[in-house]
Amino acid sequence: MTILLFDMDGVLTAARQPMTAEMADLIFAATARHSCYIVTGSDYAKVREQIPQKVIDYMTGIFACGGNEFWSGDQHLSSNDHDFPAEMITAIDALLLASPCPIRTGRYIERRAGMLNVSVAGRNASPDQRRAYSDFDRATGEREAIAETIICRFPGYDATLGGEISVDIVPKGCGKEQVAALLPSNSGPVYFFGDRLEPGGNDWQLAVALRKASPANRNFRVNSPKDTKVLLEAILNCGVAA
Ligand code: M1P
Repeated sequence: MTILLFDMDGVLTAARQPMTAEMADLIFAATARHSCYIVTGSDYAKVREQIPQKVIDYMTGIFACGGNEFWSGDQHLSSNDHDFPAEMITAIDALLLASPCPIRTGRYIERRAGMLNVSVAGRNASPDQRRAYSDFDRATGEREAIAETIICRFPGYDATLGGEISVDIVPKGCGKEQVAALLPSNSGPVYFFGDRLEPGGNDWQLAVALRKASPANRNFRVNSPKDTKVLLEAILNCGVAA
């Protein structure tokens, strides 16, 4: 049986928005024929805000916090935490302070199981503030620069661009890529749907790990939940991905 593995923000839902009823029905139909999993940098509280309970209940599992937590239904089955060095927090504070970006909303460093999420605009940003920060980031490359600084100064760590406004930091090997080894290996191929499959994006290393694990695995880059819907309908209707 093919395993369907979905990133959440930008793939199953718009960033930080609830899943539409249409997508919920489609994913629900997929769970009847495939083992379905979510993998997200977000924590489980955000998964519960965005994904309807009936979809959560029928998913085989949910990897939250970049794969550092595993949930099935509402059961928390495993967690892999990490103490980040104080010097890193000091370095992040300095980067946040040095940014010329005027959009500041609070909650700039979020500690999650095994990872840090860092955002200059802050996790309280409204949809409009997110858009404004994304424009600023596209023009300045700020997040890429923050990620590069962290990687250079702390070689045991990875920093990747998460969704629209933040950078995810994990100890090397403890990002989404760890999920490739956590999925059942005696099942069929894994079809992974992600929106950050480019090098430096937080789906890239998982895509590489899945490719290494089996040539039958497939990575699908989508730009929006609309793309996911089109692909998934093709897979469900024909059994074959376009
Ligand atoms: O799931 C993708 C990302 O979603 C959020 O990103 P942003 O707030 O930048 O849009 C964060 O939860 C991030 O950790 C996560 O990787």
